Amino acid sequence: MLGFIYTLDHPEMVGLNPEAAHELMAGLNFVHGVAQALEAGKLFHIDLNDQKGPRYDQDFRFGSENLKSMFFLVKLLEENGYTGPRHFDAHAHRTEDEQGVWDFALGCMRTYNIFKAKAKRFTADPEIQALLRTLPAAEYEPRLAGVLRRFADGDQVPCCCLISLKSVTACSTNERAEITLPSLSASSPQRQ
Ligand SMILES: [Mn+2]
Repeated sequence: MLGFIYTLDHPEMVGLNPEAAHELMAGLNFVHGVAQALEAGKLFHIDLNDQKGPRYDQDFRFGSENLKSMFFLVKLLEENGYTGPRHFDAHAHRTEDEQGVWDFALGCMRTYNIFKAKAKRFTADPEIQALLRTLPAAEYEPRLAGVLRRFADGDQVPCCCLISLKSVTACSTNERAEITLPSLSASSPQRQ
């Protein structure tokens, strides 16, 4: 969808409203998809819920199934200045009365706020940050930023970015950049 926007006559008018359950149904990584939309300035809205596997659109309570993914999702939104609506597109498990539905909605918000607080602790924790700096991905970040900057300088927003262990490829409607990453074995610090 992100790539499709740039084929329109007025791409500036169009943004995305991704939903966690929809992407999880398709087996996609929701956090990566949302990061791509944020990077492009196209995250206009977000539907927060949860999903167990490739079934019907379950619209579970936010954070009730994929705790780790939803933690990193909240961390991503909070640390990247997302100011749009946080919409909980979720259905109460039991609709015994109206109060039960309001309790359920409050539960979704509570989960979001717990993840938000934990994300702050995660980012502030020197031990966690020191460990992150030892990961091989840390040395790729400047290279990835370089590829994306090429588009930003030319006012071109990348509509597609493919990241593999060997290369990073970013594409806009009329530009393409690719870098080859160093091999993991030759340049990475030893993993414990
Ligand atoms: Mn849904």
